[in-house]
Amino acid sequence: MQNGGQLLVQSLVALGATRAFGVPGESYLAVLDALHDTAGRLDYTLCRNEGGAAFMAAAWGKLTGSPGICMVTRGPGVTNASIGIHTAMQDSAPMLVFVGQVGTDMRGREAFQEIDYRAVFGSMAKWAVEIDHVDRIPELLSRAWITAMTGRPGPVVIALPEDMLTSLTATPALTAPPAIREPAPDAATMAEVHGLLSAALRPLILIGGCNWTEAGRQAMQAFAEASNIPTIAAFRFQDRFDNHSPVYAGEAGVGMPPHVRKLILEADTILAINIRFGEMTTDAYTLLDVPVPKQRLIHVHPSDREIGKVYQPTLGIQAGPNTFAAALDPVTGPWAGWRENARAGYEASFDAPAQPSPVDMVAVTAHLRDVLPEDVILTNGAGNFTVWPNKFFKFGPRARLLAPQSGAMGYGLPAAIAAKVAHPDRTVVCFAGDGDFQMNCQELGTAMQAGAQPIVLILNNGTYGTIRAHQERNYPARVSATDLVNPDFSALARAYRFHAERVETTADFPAAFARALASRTGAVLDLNIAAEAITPRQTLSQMRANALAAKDKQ
Ligand SMILES: Cc1ncc(C[n+]2csc(CCOP(=O)(O)OP(=O)(O)O)c2C)c(N)n1
Ligand SMILES: [Mg+2]
Repeated sequence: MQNGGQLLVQSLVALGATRAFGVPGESYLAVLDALHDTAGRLDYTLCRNEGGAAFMAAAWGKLTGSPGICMVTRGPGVTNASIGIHTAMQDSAPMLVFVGQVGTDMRGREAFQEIDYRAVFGSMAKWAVEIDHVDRIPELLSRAWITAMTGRPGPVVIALPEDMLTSLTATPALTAPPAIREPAPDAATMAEVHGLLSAALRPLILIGGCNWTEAGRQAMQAFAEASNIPTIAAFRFQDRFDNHSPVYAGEAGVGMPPHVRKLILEADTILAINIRFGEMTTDAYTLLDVPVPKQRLIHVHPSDREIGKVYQPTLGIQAGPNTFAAALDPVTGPWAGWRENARAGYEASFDAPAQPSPVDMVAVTAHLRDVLPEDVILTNGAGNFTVWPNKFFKFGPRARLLAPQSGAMGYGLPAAIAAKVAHPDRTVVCFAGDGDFQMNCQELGTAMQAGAQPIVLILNNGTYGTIRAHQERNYPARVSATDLVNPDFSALARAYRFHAERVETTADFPAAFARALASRTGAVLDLNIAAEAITPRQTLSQMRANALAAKDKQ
């Protein structure tokens, strides 16, 4: 006989979970106790806030393709964690969130910290379930794992009533992970794809999503290159295709470059693989008509819930990205010039003027492109600063980007810590805004304790710059609730035993970054950025002047 906590932890180990991120709570003591016996197999990274823990688990899922495990206490714990659950959902990242629950004998009375999980997370997560009977732990855990991983991956919330976890049972634990294969397209369907692409004049490939294998990625690139078809990435999935490939043409994301907009608008046939059509990728649903786009659309996705969710495809195919990529046969057509223009547009998007800022991010990112190792992992949260890691870096086949489709501030630091836990030997660089960093800077303590210390670049411009920019465009010269008074970030980081430096000028950056790379305790570089340099090509004053001029005309 063993208790529910032991049965759960043993089953998780059998499924292949090796790491959990969490904050403890008295509501799931039996699970914590069971973890006492799994050191080295299933380890627990102790976090400082459940929001940080949930971001780490969401990032783990995105990075590894295996569910990120998050363990939190009821009410206050899981409400803190909810930002990571929402982010995993929008990112289509596999994740399991285990949360304590009041005993079944008092459920429904609004007992201490009680939450109705199915009601609260039923629409935010892919699935929410409460395990009422200890004997059903293996069944429901197996279902949760498979739900998180298959179709469109996503987060599952699993509530664990206290008495259920302490009840004894003779039910055997799970013993092995399931082997689930992606749906594969049949030959007739692939012939149709071939026919549609062969008839195109201006074909475009749009890729994204979390569940690519290395073989799938390679097959996709081989097809795109052999067919000479320009390929773009959906919002924040630019690391899923080798950016050095001559067919790669950029990211369809926030602040969409004009050449990418043009590619989507002017394409006559779009092969969209493993993406959901979000607001950022479609430029607020303007680049393709809802519900029937003018472009012929082949939409390939492992989930029937995504095909037709926004756009009626010319051909919808329920298939996994890897099986589909493997089944593609190269096509030929008269689009060589179209592809060349696409690539030229991408290359030209790196040209930006010198920035009106003591530290110039055009120069900094050019330096980083030279010195970062090919297997670097970049992370970011939300803010205008994200343009630098997202638009001014070329992701080779081994580089990764962990950036939230939810636009959640505060994701970057926890994601970088999770990446460092997963890959202690890889260089991990978090880009953070000064506002963004302070959403989760307490997780520097998690990094210190776990020995998982990334390099953090704080683009410190003294403002919630994104909101300030919106203010200048909509309510010019009326700054309201956006200026920040910041702490001494270097002193803060040193208190957490990070190497830390303030970088005053562009010229100081290369040496400071070399010291950061050499540091064995991670590093925080506080970059002196002028708020004026709010975007690579338009300053705050220009935004204000344009908005004032437009107002005058009215
Ligand atoms: C959790 C969360 N809260 C609020 C917002 C709204 N928001 C988006 S960007 C931004 C400002 C970001 O400021 P900072 O990190 O300093 O970056 P900057 O824009 O200055 O480069 C805010 C408040 C958000 N996206 N996420
Ligand atoms: Mg800022």
